[in-house]
Amino acid sequence: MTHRTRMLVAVAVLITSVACALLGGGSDEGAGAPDAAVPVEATPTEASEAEDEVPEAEAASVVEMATRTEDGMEMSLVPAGAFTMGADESAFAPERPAHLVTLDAYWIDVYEVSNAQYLLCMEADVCVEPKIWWNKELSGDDQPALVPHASAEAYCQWVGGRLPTEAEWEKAVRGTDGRTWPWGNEFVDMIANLSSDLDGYGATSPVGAFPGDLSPYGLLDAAGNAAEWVADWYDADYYQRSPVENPTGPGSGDKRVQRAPIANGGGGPEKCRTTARYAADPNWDFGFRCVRTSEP
Ligand SMILES: [Ca+2]
Ligand SMILES: [Ca+2]
Repeated sequence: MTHRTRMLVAVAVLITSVACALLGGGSDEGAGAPDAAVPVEATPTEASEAEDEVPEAEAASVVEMATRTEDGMEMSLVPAGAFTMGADESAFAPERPAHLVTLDAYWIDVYEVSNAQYLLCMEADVCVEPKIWWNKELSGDDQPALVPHASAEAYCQWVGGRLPTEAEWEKAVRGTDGRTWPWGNEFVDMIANLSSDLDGYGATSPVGAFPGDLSPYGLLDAAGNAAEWVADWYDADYYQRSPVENPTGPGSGDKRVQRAPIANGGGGPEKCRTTARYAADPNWDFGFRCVRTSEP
């Protein structure tokens, strides 16, 4: 009854040497955007020193995948180790400074949880129906489930896990080389489902519909498609005082962190950077993926 697939996948990691060209300081129409008017403070010298720290971490790649019994989700193993979190060169103050963070190993969903998967949790009398399902543009079986923070947490507990910490989300999406987007350091038009409908989708797409929106650990739709909840409370200054091992965010707060608010949040290339982080009312409806520390 239990189908468990395993793959050992060797993925060549493309590390571009192209300098990161951030689109900071532009006008953002989305709610909860950090202060875009903050000037870039890092000097080129400081940025170079920060990059020099990165090669100590092992290059990221897909190591192992397995399928979760409860909902058929594919999960990817992120091995224990260090990565660079945040970006010194970011125009957005909450993303500074770049700092090395070390995490224990964990498994994380390759896809955003879909409406069809979420329905399984409703049928088990654990999850409540998403209020956004009245909208037929967002309620297709293969589209990401968009739910409040508590509903996302309930789903992840139902499948034997929890929401990723902000650090776990950022490492899984970024790998260990400090890249700006999941696929590398250069933005590529139409590679992900962003807010424009020129990519074929004016709202969310089916999960996994953009194969180029792929992280070093094999996550799809990490830049585009649904905005995603993580477990942490939001603190704009958290990167300045984060613990170096397994940070779990502030102990309390009134806003949660959401990452990559694109297809259902407006915005463009700068909003889907791997370091972009935003405050969100926990009652808003966003997508999510789950993690677990044991093998699925
Ligand atoms: Ca789109
Ligand atoms: Ca996403």
